[in-house]
Amino acid sequence: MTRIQSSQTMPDSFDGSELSIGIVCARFNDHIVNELLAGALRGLKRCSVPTSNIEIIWVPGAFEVPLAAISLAASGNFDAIVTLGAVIRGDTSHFEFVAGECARGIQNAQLDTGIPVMFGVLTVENNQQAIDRSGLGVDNKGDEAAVGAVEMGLLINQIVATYPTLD
Ligand code: INI
Repeated sequence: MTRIQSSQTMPDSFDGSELSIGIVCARFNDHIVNELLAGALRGLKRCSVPTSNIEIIWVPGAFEVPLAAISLAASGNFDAIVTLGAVIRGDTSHFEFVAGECARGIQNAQLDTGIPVMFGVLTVENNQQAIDRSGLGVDNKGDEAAVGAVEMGLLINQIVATYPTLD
């Protein structure tokens, strides 16, 4: 019995034409985050997500991303959320706290709401590693997170429609 459509291998594309996607961007290191956002928008366009169905919001830094993500996810207006940011290691332990809390909060956001929240936040050692992951190719982590959001949004919608939760 297989009622849910999913794919063992990566399909050429997903049909996101009926989906609404929220994007939360951290402004800190915005020279990188702007490139992640451009990648995310390319990915959503390939998946046919209408521009009018995309809400983009900015927060100060990666630490603030989970609260904005959970607020959007809990609003009931979005099929999936993409989070974008760049946490780059500095001279102090600040990196560990910001990156760790951001990752934990993003996971909590999707588990608490049931809405997919994709982790497109880079946690890297230096600026070059961030540049390498935010370029024009599909290895842009914003692009990857956006396509993942469409895949997960479609999947969770199917699961919920096929196997409704009992009250
Ligand atoms: N925020 C980031 O998004 N990336 C970083 O690399 C970073 N560093 O290194 O400090 C960072 N800090 C700010 C943090 O996210 C909060 O905005 C700030 O602490 C206020 O709560």
